[in-house]
Amino acid sequence: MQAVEAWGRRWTESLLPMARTYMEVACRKQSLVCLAADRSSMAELNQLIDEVGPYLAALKTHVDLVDDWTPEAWNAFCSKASDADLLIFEDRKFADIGGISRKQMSGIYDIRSWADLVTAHLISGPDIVDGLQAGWTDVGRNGGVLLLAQMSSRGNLLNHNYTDQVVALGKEHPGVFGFIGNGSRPTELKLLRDSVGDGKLIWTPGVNLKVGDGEMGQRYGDPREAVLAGSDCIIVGSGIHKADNPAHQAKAYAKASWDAFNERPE
Ligand code: 5BU
Repeated sequence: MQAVEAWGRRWTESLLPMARTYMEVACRKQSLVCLAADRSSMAELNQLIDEVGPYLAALKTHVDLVDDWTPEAWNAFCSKASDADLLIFEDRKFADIGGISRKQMSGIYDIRSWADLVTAHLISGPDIVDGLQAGWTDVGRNGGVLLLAQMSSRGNLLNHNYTDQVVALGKEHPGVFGFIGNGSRPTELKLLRDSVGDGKLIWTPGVNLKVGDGEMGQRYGDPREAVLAGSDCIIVGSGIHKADNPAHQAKAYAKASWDAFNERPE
């Protein structure tokens, strides 16, 4: 199916190139799944791409939790992800002022050179988005910023008022790819979708086929419910990488997300 037909208003109203790139990848892979690849060695990360790459649209990394990280090994991992038709999303949760965030896109990890997407808090104000976008421009690449409008963890401080302000500022910013919403609470997610409209994407962590409480305050909701409530991408970590058969589980998440996507009214 063509991305324009599949995504409807999300496609026509999203002007950021990376947003359309994601929508095309999701259609090619028939999956709205982003794997949270929370493994701490390069070998384990590479193994994940081999095992579950075909069932994913994107790979979410925490580059600073890899024990044996080297620039060469990371480059090879990113090439492997690109060969598997996966976007790379560094969940860095930037939060500093614009100029420092721009510099933090370089440094030892040089995130600007390989990440297609990054997360940011808007606590320091909207210039952070300009800083991060300048980081990509500095190396002639383009990317997209996902702003944390909600979080999945219990007791987080992102209250309704804060969420509304993040959405109001983020909706108007051309460098914003979309928002992080709470995948564990479909009712909250639906409210977020209503205020975001169709011009930005919503990606949701806190998703697992086994709903309920996770480790250390994590909360999980059902993948299908999240997509029906307005999520455009379910971020799944342990539900896939800790499964006995990761490929089998990844396939199940891809199917749940894609079926729900095709059922939801435009
Ligand atoms: P899990 O194993 O499915 O619980 O992994 C969830 C991932 O999503 C993990 O990498 C977190 O850093 C990430 N995450 C989250 O769980 N909740 C949030 O609100 C945000 C990110 Br933002």
